[in-house]
Amino acid sequence: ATILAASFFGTASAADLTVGFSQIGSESGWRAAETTLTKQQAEERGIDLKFADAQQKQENQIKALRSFIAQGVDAILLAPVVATGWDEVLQEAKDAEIPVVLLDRTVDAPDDLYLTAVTSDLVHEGKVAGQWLVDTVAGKDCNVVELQGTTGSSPAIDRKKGFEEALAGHANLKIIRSQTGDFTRTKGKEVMESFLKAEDGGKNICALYAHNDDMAVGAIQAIKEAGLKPGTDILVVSIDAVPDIFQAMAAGEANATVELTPNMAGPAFDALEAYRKDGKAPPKWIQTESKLYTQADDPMKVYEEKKGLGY
Ligand code: GYE
Repeated sequence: ATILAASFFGTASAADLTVGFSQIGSESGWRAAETTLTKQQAEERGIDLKFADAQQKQENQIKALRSFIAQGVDAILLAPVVATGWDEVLQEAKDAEIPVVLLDRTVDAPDDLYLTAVTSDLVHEGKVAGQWLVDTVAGKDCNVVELQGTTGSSPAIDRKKGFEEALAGHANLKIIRSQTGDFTRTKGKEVMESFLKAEDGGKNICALYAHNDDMAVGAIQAIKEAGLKPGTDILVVSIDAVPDIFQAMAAGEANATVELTPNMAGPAFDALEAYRKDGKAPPKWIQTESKLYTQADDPMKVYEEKKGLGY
């Protein structure tokens, strides 16, 4: 049986809640917005947020978690950079009776080591992107290049898997190259340049699937510099729905994106506050939506709407 930590339970108000947030870094526009919204949400609720930026390194995240535990925070938010290697530190948090909520990425660890995970269905996102491509090429032969997210991260693993599942049974679609671009614009551009070079200046490439919009935006630049038209010569589908991809869609340079809300903290704090009030644990997975947007969805209007929402 779980022993309820005296520091966490008791009062119903969030005002005296201290929460440590171990953020991955700021590799993408989506993540920067998630950080902004988490800080905003905490402030609105009167939560004292201790923020730690891990600069993409798991060891920094483990250090941050240990420091949060030593400080006796009431709860921890963790956006885990990679999926494995968390058991020990999560056990330490559990032993200290500090509930941990995972944000936007999942871990390969027993689920009794965290309270809940607020994430999208990352496999489904890949499937939605893949299905869009299957429908769009409509049986025509199409060589696909793939820009993967950070190696070992759950979104890179799951978005690859979902995309491959959607393409299975469609022999006209072939993934001819797949490499990590680490979820950044710079690496997305760099890796796309190497794909273009290796594939007859890009003439052998029909579509790009990027695990996030930032890599797609970098790749679009590379495609243009190679003298090809992104969005027509090379179809571009990605994930996140950051404002910049809607600008690219409006310009005809990107074709589709799958939306991921940067407001993961809202549901996370809701769950923590409810748990604190009644001691009833939330479900292990709080799933956010995944909606497909294409050029037909008035991209400039969506761009304007998105701009105010943490971006
Ligand atoms: O899609 C990407 C970010 O973890 C699901 O991380 C998230 C991903 C997001 O850097 O842009």
